[in-house]
Amino acid sequence: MAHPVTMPRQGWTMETGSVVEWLKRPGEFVRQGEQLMVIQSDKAANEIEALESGYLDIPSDAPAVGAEVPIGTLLAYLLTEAEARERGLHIPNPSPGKSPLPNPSPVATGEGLPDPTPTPREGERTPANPAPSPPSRRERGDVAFDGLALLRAMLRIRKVEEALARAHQQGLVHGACHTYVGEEAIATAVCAHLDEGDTIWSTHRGHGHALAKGVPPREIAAELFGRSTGCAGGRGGSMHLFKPEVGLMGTSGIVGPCILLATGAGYTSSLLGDGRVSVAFFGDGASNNGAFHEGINLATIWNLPVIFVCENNQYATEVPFASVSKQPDVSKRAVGYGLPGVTVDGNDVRAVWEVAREAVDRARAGLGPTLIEAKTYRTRAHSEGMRDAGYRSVEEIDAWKGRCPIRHLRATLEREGHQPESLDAIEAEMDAEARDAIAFATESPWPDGRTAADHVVGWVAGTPVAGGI
Ligand SMILES: Cc1ncc(C[n+]2csc(CCOP(=O)(O)OP(=O)(O)O)c2C)c(N)n1
Ligand SMILES: [Mg+2]
Repeated sequence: MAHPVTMPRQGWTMETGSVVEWLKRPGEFVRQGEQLMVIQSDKAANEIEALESGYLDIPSDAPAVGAEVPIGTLLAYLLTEAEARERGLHIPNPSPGKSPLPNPSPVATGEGLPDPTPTPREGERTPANPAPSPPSRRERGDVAFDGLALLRAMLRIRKVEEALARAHQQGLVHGACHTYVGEEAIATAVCAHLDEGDTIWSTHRGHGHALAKGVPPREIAAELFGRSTGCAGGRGGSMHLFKPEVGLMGTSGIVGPCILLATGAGYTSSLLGDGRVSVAFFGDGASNNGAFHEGINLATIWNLPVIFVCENNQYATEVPFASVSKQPDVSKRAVGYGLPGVTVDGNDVRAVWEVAREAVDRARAGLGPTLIEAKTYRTRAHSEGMRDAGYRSVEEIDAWKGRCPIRHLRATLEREGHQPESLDAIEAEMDAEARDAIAFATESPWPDGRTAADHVVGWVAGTPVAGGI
């Protein structure tokens, strides 16, 4: 099938754009996720990745390089080999033997999804036939390391976010979209030790945290699409995901305060003696915000059941952590406050799982907070549609793609004797789940405009009034 390539929306305000440069030649085979062209929007020039695989065909009546055209204008097609030959395209790189469509690799690489939605086999887990809810950690007693469950959870995040990134490029996601691609091991391993009643407090990069804590992919996709079926009714978008029923107390675009909010939740639990643990996820950038020092100090002196998880991906937007901290290890700051601090390889899910277990056990036992620093890397741009050049090198990004936490765990599981086919099946299931989430969001209704003032609280003559004033 010929896949159209259209002028993508970049950022919030773009209405028109122009092709600055094609990064592939006509007839060249382009793999899904590869950089295809450079687009100039009203703000910046961005490299745009191919949403599908295929042979590039730029029709003669397509807009010329440099011509400004509205979003959605047809720019090119990505064709199958047969279609390309039929259209008389010169194919410089024909695939040996079979057509390279679709992407044959079943392993999550961070560079795109396998194309076809597999037909589920009888009894196979699908969105329509979900696995039964597992017993809580307290019901189970202490949990053993379950590599397959963690692989599934990491793949869920990867597949949903890659699908969201594609949807963002198509203009279906409203607002910003900061992905967690490359960092999945951290939330997955930490949340594996939490019950529904435990709370997490998240950031602008929060889809992975929300999914790991149990927010269904459909509700996240619908929220980013602004639909009424989203977890915040379509009112919040990517940076305002809420689902207190499963302990997701909110993602937030304000860098830092989640540390204080988690501390406040820990204070509540300590007063009530309810045995709950709260977790703050935050970045290296947030560790230089005053909230970090205030929250950690307070939680430590009051022995609060809080876990502080610094996801040190080495950059705050385009600012290298090395340029804003003489001390490269955030965990070493713990010495100054008197709580345990540990640095762990954030791309090794088992390693994060081990340190998180100890931290959660300490918190539940009333022994106070722990600061965990997970060293990691985001392998996509800071936010979808933003440029990802100039402040870090392609070699650095590629090296970290090679340290993909999902691939790392998969290799371990194969060494332990798991059949590749069974791991492929988990990946196919998560792929189908992500596609289902996007379809659900696409088909969901917009919020009713008459409900715009619902959940808005104000005061009239000193009296609180809910639902519009
Ligand atoms: C209080 C505040 N200051 C600045 C910003 C602008 N800002 C948005 S994301 C970001 C970088 C945050 O970096 P980090 O905490 O390392 O998280 P990462 O994006 O790397 O996951 C900044 C500075 C903000 N949103 N809030
Ligand atoms: Mg960072």
